[in-house]
Amino acid sequence: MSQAPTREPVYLKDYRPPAFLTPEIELDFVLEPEATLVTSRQTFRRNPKGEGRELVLFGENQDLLALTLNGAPLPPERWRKESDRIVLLDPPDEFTLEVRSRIDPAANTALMGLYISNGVFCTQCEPEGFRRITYFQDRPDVMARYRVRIEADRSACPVLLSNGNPIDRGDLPGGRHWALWEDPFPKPSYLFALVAGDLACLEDEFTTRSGRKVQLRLYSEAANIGQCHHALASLKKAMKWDEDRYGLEYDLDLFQIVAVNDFNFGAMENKGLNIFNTSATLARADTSTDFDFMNVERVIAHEYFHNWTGDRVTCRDWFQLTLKEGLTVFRDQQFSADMHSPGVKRIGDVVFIRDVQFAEDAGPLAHPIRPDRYIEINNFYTATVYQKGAEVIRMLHTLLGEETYRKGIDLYFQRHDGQAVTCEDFVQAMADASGRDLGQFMRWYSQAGTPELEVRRRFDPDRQALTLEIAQRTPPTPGQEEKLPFHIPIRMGLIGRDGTPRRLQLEGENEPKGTERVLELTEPAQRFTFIGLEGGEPVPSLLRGFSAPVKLDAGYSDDELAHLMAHDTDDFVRWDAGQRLASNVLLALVGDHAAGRAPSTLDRRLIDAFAKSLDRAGEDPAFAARMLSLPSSSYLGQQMQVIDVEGIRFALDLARRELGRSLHGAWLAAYRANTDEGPFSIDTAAIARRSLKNLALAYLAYARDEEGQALVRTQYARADNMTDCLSALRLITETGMPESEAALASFYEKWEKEPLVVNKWFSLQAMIEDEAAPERVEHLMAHPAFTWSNPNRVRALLGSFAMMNLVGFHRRDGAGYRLLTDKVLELDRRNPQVAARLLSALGRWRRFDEHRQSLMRAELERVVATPGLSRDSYEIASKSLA
Ligand code: B3K
Ligand code: ZN
Repeated sequence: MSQAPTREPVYLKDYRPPAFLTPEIELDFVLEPEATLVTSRQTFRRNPKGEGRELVLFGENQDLLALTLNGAPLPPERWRKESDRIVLLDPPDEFTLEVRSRIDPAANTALMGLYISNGVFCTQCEPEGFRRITYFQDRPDVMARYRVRIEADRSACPVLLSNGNPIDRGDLPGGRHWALWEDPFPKPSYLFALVAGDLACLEDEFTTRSGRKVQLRLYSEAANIGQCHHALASLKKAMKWDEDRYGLEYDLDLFQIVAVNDFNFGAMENKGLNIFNTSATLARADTSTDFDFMNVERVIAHEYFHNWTGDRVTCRDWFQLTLKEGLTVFRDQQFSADMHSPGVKRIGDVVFIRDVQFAEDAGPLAHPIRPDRYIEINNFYTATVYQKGAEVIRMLHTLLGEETYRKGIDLYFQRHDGQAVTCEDFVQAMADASGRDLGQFMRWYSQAGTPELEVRRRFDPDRQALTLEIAQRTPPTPGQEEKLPFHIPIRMGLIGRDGTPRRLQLEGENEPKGTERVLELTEPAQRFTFIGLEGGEPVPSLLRGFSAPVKLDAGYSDDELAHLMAHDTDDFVRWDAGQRLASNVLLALVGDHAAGRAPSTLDRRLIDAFAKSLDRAGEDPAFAARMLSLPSSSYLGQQMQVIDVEGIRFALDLARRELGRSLHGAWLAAYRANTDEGPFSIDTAAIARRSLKNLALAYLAYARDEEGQALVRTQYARADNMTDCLSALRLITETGMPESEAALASFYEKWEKEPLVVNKWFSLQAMIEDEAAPERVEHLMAHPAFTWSNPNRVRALLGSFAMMNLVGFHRRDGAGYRLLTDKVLELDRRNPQVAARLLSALGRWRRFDEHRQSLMRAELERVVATPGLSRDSYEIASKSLA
């Protein structure tokens, strides 16, 4: 039934309003694993804004059984069928169409449309999965009211769910039953959902601030329900927060979440019925790390927030994806910041942007947050559309300030509730609410690439004036050679020699205005002169809170970096100063290694900086853990002309070992001071202490001394929570302690019944950075617990290897590249979305040495030449080669 993929790009400029509106749809499902009957009755009305006489209904992977228009079979001359659609030729202005088709959920390995996960029927329709369920104008600007009847075997599927409200249900002969659901809110087809299976349920209630009592129901397989309490508690926090911060209330009497094992993504915001990957739902101290707990809270909130930013106001077309995703990511970032520590949260977000999004922006797959063409839209659920998209919203927030930003949000909902809109509509609401011209700001939506800022400073002691000359430049990206200047907010302050913040008075102003302000860069180069700076030349603290997704070169000396680390008021700037210092030292080591010198000692400056941070660690352990973490290999690699795989490894190994050795006593003290004796707690302070404790343990282990190894052993043996247990296990395997094999075996034996924990076990082994990694990963693929049908498992093993194991994946003989390609090609036939995402690991080939370049390129060429390749993988591989 599957068809040869079309590879013609879709263009933003070709958008046309739909020819018809579909105000109502009734769906009737008779569920059977291998032959589900779907009947849809849709009402159509010609769209006054539409063009053309034809009506296109998309449909894939289904047998069309019958088609009737206003109750009569459609004669052949009134329609034609193509591989992925039917076209009605000149239908009447108003009519009802009934489509009957048969689908095979059990054979649906792509996990788009209706499929079966561990015996549970479930759906994933975003972006274009609904067309695998029935023939429909499957595009987000067609919004319909849904009425859904589900019929299934009562014992296999006691629970029958869809969006909106349960209306009725009943029993049928032959052990079958049915349920009827109705969603009062018109919605695009990508938000449709259906779940049917044998599920346990956790219930709670939330009363909105206007008094609506909302039933909360969280469903999962019975075995998992005990791990769902944290998700439910997180949901209630998110509902409350959205009322407090955005004035947004939930709008139905029922909100349901279902957790399933097999899911291509983290979760999905279907109206009133979110479907989640278990990896973003389950959390219990013994099986989940602190990261998992925070992640569940974040994803639960993200999907809930979509109810307004995505569902109530949706996207006109898929090019506008960042309209809902960038905004919703920004909202979930604000939420997590409010729930925990804003500074530490922001640093985590910046690490992700730099490690992942900056790398994307610097490679062949770079695209603006609103792309202007795609071959397969599934390839655009990227760090650029999501995280850089969130940075763009954050910049609006920074430029407008909280109060005006809120006015803009209110205006956006006032204007567009119930509509499918564009990024322009959003920015226009912000412009109208603030009275500001955001014309130039719109370039963030259309230009790709990471702007580079260069700051030159001149201090005039006589005038007591500091001039900052700030220039911006954005490197070319595919299809965009020349860039126009961006509108960039630079939040900043000046730190005096004595460590105190200076008051800020720009030339031409009568008096100073506070100690922090936002400079707006709009030209290729601009000058800002601060006057009245008695007390000597201050150190500028720039880009506070990472106020724009740019690279900044401020020409800081080591002393100035140390000054900022010690005295700045902004957590991001303090941390970033430390990262710059560490990068300088590490990159010098890489250079030494390349030149054949292999120093065995570490630059004192880095050791001293770490010693100071350790001294202050008690003030804020979570922040200290960030300060004491070295830059990632991805971040270091981005700062090199040619990524030096062996050099990075050498530098990081040396730095970790020497930091461990020279600060042994301080690490030990930090370890002890942050070890909690009492019962396990998941509150923010306890998480913070565990993060510092485990980092200290890591440095002790890197030093490879007896005492450190003994602590690792004890922690592994005694841990009562997964954070401590996994940290210790990772150190045992990473540093090659003798009990490595035995520890891995005992871990597996203990947790083999918990799929999410088994994923950690696969992932940990895939990430061990040694030469044997490709063979180890291949060997693990033969393990009885490995399966290609579960995306989480595939990502845990193959994804961790390709994305997080620099040394193993990039082994000089190309074994890593070959392994990835072989497996991706197999996977591509089964699940193109997951396959294409893995393939992007080969996309950065140009950044490596010539030898590796040619090996990586050869694999990409092999992919492109494969017959029957999916559109998803074709787009990634061909663009990577271009
Ligand atoms: N909107 C979904 C993503 C669907 C992914 C389809 N490839 C999850 C989210 O961003 O909330
Ligand atoms: Zn989202």
